[in-house]
Amino acid sequence: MNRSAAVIGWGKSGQGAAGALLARDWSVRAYASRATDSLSFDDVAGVPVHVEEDANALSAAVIDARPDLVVVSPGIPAHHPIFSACEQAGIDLWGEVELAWRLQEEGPHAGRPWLTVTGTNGKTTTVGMLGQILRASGVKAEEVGNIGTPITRAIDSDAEVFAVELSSFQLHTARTVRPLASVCLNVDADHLDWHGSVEAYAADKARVYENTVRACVYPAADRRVEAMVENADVVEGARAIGLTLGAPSVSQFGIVEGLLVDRAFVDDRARHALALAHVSDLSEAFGPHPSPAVLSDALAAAAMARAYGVEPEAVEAGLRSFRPAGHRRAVVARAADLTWIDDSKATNAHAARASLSGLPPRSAIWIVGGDAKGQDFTELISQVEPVLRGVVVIGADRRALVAALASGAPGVPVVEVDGHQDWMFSVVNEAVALSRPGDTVVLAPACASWDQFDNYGQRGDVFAEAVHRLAAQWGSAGGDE
Ligand code: UMA
Repeated sequence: MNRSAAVIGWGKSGQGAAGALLARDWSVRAYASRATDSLSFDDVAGVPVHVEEDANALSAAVIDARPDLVVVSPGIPAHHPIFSACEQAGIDLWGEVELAWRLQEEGPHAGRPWLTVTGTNGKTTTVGMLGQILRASGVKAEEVGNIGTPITRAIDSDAEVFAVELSSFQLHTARTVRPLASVCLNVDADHLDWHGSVEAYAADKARVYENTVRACVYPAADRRVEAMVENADVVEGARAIGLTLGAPSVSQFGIVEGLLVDRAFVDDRARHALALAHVSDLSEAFGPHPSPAVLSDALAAAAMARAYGVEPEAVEAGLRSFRPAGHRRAVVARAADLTWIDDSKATNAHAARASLSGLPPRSAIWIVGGDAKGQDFTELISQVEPVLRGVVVIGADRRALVAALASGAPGVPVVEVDGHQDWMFSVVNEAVALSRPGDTVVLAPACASWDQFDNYGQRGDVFAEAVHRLAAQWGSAGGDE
């Protein structure tokens, strides 16, 4: 008789899991708290979807159906009753990522390495860089996971290696995944409503290092992440590889005189380090002054790729060819003698700080604001003040920002732009008025976009469009990209 699975959540992960299970002759039933009209994948069109708004009633319906396995989507929060209901009923419950690993390991692609990346900020950039480096070395690599393609959807592909982005949600339900190399880039408070507390969030992030086979990569200056590596149950022989923006010690990757260097995967590392790439290899994508956050992401990607075994040249080629996905610190134009950066994805203070830090003193025009989600900006403003030349404040929650700027950055000119018609074009013009040639304009709102847009992507698109109109007016030949 067919084995039966209940899939909870009918988004990409639920549908990916269902497709993989159907292909292996499972019978599948889906459960969701709200109806989804759009199907991400056609092969699951026939799966019955039981919609039940009430979480307890949904759990009861699942248990009543007595499935052999329950698979949860990452959006199902840790406090959802389905977790305890399955435990009480003795039914296996796996996350979609756990399912993907198990199906891979029992199928023809068993042993395909996963290089897993988590962190509060920078995951997608790091995974993208890692994918580029791996492909530059000639291997078939695929970026999967939180970045967009559910892993269950990719397990039957002929990729030789996966660069895997894992969110804390996905890690919460991962148990037997055995990454070849793993990294937690940073940890800051986020998604506390889902996890319940900062400690629970950090504990889920720490799972990325469990069962690591070869290399646990970590930011060397971050004691909290280092402790995660120390406490992880790894495979005998796995090494801890530190990342530093300075000169690397033994078993670290770092930066020396504008070069990204490897002092971990080299012979005679007591005395030697190997140059992999130039910091300037990142300029095309990130502007002339890549932020420390971008440099850390590049070092992490390099370390993961070297742990896999790529030759040093691939790191340079991969980083040079990498282009960030839209709205993630992407250079959208060089126009009006300025570099224009869209980091609309910076929807919290931590991400906005990462965006601005590393720029030369008094060289940034910062576009900030939106739905502040109750954040306090005092600390952020004191941290970024030295780089600011001027600030354009946008969005619904301007008052708190303007007040925080007045006390934390009193010497920095601030302009407010309200939501009048074509207001984003006013924003870019105000930015030009505040600037001097050679400056960088950064849209890093530190806020959600929901007050004025559907999502951060739309906010970034509207910004880029306004910048391109400005560029056309300035007749900037060749600056646009
Ligand atoms: N649902 C419920 N009850 C809930 C929550 C969700 O029934 O309480 C159902 C609904 O039917 C809904 C569906 O679940 O339509 C959506 O499932 P989901 O929220 O798990 O999202 P997916 O479409 O499966 O996408 C997920 C990731 N989303 C989340 O973790 C919220 C995607 O990351 C990821 O790309 C995709 O799997 C493939 O792996 C997005 C994301 O926002 C980009 N991630 C968060 C982040 O990066 O901060 C973690």
